[in-house]
Amino acid sequence: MRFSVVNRDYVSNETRRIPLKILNYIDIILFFIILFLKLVTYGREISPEYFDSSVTKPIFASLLVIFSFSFLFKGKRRTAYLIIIDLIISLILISDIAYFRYNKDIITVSAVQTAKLLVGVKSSVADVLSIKDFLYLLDIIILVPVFIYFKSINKNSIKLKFRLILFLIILALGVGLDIKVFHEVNVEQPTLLTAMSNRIYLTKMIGNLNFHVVDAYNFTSTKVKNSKKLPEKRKSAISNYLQNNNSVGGIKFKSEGSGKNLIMIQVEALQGFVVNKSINGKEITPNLNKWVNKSLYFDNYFYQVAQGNTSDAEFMSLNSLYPAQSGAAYYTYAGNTFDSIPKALGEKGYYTAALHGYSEGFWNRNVMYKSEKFDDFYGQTSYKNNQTVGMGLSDESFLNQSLEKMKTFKQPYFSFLITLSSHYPFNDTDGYEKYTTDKLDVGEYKNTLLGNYLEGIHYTDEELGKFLDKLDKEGITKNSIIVLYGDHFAIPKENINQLYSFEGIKDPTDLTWYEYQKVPMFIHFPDDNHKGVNHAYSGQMDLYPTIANMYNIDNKYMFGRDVLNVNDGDSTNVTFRNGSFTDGNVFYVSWTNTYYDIKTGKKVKETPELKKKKEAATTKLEYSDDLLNHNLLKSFPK
Ligand code: GP9
Ligand code: MN
Repeated sequence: MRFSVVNRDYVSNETRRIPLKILNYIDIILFFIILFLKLVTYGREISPEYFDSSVTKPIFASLLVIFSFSFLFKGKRRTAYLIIIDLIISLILISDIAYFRYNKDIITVSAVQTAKLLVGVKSSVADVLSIKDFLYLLDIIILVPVFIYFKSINKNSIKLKFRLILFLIILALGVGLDIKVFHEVNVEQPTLLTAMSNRIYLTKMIGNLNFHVVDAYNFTSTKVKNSKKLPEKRKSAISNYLQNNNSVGGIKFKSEGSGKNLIMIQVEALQGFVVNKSINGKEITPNLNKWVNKSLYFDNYFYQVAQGNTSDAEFMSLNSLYPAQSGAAYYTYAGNTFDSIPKALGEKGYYTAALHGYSEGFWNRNVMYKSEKFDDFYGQTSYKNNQTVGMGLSDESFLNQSLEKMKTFKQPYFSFLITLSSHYPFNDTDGYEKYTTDKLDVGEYKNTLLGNYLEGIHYTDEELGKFLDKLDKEGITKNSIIVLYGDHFAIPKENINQLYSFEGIKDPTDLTWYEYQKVPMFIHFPDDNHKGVNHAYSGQMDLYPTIANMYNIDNKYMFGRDVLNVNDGDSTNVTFRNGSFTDGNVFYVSWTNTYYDIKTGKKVKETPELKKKKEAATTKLEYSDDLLNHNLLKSFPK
């Protein structure tokens, strides 16, 4: 047969050509393997339990994109390109590892920009670098001379047309794979890419290189958006607006807190409906109910968070500024100047500390707390991790250890505590049950999201109760004002029907939904002074102005109102990030452009007066955005 005849010439030509071909690409192959291994090793190094094999896909995708460009170069230039890429990536990884050692997080552009904020008092660059980090550069040290020596083997004299085709194919492959990776993230956690709440998790999902690209993109797009100078007229309009809005200086509760400690507790997913509510004959939150009765309780207090979730609740409560339009203010505006509660109290000689038993970098707290001028942040690494419930360190252990720390604080102090155990999806019911002395029987709700939440918040309630009782016993309450509030919803919109059926609600409207977005807030005064219920419609934006009046803090630039001294009716104007608002009588729902009468629950027509209020709500949000985007607090007169 014709084809069975072996052509000796042909074979020898081919065998010679194949190794030649591989040699033609040897630099690409080598650097690809090396960088792939470096990126995988990096993940393992910072978190072996977290970075499983799933991270290889995004690493592969991003390397394909970067390597596709190497085909545009010829000969020595291509190798030079690869060496430079290798060098850049290695330096990024070394910096990331060093940064992680101290901050337990991944570097961001804004963190680099605010580098002065990042270095802790006791640390220096040398402290966080280790000799073995430089192993990431070892290949370059070895390979550069090798390539120089063997430059003759790497002729890569491939035709331009062929190189262009290879470039396009590999680029398309890389981009395609990357799109898939990003799509998966978006489906799983839609706000993760913009809000960047959990950077380590995001890095695991999209790989270190993609993370830095997304971060740089977020950073520059915000910068570009805000690069236009704000006209002076606009600046003074904002400043005037805020000075007119300034409600500090009211008569009621003036100076109540002067010289006293301020203990602020932000409770994870504490929603209003659980207060004073029972299930199967047992109170869900018996301890909070007891403290509500000893305190000034606000039963129409709303959370106003946006994409920044917990961090938005903190941001508003500590600064009385609105959350970012998209993403998280704690990330986007971490380099700004703030006139926060810790800053103001610090200036009055207070010691100020934030305490939270979870990863320091989560929600960029490690960076933001410095901008907010906390003296110290006690995060995960400041706690003994001796008991886990839910997402991490249990509330019991966290609150016990926090109390011990607080006892050593120089008085007067401001302690800001953030709990964790009652975090969505509340599925650690084993943990909740194990550490609750008085188990809650949720009956038919067992193993539903709502039932699990009730068990979770029942557990947290018990721990909060123990903590507050200890503050009492230690005599701390005598000399402190305690503020406790919920950060945001527990039951998301898609599960809201579970809550409605639990509450026996038949025909819910958007107004009903909003009425369920209340979170408890109470202020406890020494000797249970001023106890009672305040029904004013108010929200997280109003906390700082209310406290400012009690502590004689002179801050003119807050968007909220002192809820204890409002004179325009009984309520403050609660504006939500999406433009919805309520004045306590009418509720405007922005996504349907509908007004509801709160008392009757019926829709009402827009009046010129309501329209004005609607526009005022938007103006307020735009002012807040401008203030943040242009860092106006830095230049506003004090
Ligand atoms: C973790 C915690 C949770 O530190 O504050 O934040 P969340 O997911 O509720 O926004
Ligand atoms: Mn939260």
